[in-house]
Amino acid sequence: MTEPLAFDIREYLRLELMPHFMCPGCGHGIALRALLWAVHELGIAKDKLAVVSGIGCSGRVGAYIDANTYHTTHGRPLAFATGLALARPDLKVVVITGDGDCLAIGGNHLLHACRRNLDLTCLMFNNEVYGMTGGQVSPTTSATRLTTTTPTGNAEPVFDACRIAEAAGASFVGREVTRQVPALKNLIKSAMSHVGFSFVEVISDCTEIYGRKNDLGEAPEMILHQKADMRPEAFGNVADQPFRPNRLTTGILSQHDLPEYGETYRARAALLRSGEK
Ligand SMILES: Cc1ncc(C[n+]2csc(CCOP(=O)(O)OP(=O)(O)O)c2C)c(N)n1
Ligand code: SF4
Ligand SMILES: [Mg+2]
Repeated sequence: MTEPLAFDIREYLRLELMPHFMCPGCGHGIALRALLWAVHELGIAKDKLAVVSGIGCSGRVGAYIDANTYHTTHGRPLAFATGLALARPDLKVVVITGDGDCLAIGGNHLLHACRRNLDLTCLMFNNEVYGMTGGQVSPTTSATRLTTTTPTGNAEPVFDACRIAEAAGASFVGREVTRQVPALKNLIKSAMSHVGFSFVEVISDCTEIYGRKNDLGEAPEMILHQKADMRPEAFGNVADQPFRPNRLTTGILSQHDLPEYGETYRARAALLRSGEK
């Protein structure tokens, strides 16, 4: 039996773009590593991988991947990816989007991508804030956290992106924290292997803006705080860990076999061409 090739992230990066823009300890870098590790283990050739991203620190991450990358407009990566995945079913299409990109300006695209069930994977890097533009409130900002636009706390209830994706019909929904890199890599592998629309919420951290504004410490402390987000059966009593409400379950949250939109669409187009319809 041959051993799998060791993972060297440099083989998947555009090293000529280094140094990268990310702040020290930014969770998005960890998420990028998990994605590329998953691509490596799945044996996906670089010219068969397409990464479509929106605008934000999350969206900017895609540019470093040495594959087909497509840095699109704010909130619209799912719309661009839909066209690409329909036209090029031979490609593995992955969307990288942020909580603002995906749930605020791009919320409508998320709903329709979920119900359509086209074969692509959406990774939403959730750092609870608009990182790139200076730390404004996002649809996932916790009530007790401070942002530049909510200096006394957030009065709006938060979105649970996974519940939204499930309710809108996504056939695969999962969540993982950047603290658990192998688990995140495995979840991304499962999502990319699923036929249909897969949605993964990656709990990330904005160390420089959100962490600083909320006195959450440096990157290592923020990574440790993620423990407090997770289900109690995995990590003991979280009642005395006040970082975020105890609301997160991780892993594959739901998975169903549903008709894949691209296949249905192409079959109907073939019928039209044959003159039978
Ligand atoms: C149409 C449009 N509106 C607003 C902006 C400004 N803008 C750029 S990134 C961003 C928010 C990014 O937040 P998020 O998606 O959470 O990504 P993060 O930087 O936190 O990873 C906004 C509002 C824009 N580029 N285009
Ligand atoms: S501003 Fe925040 S999200 Fe953006 S690179 Fe820095 S730490 Fe990461
Ligand atoms: Mg964000």
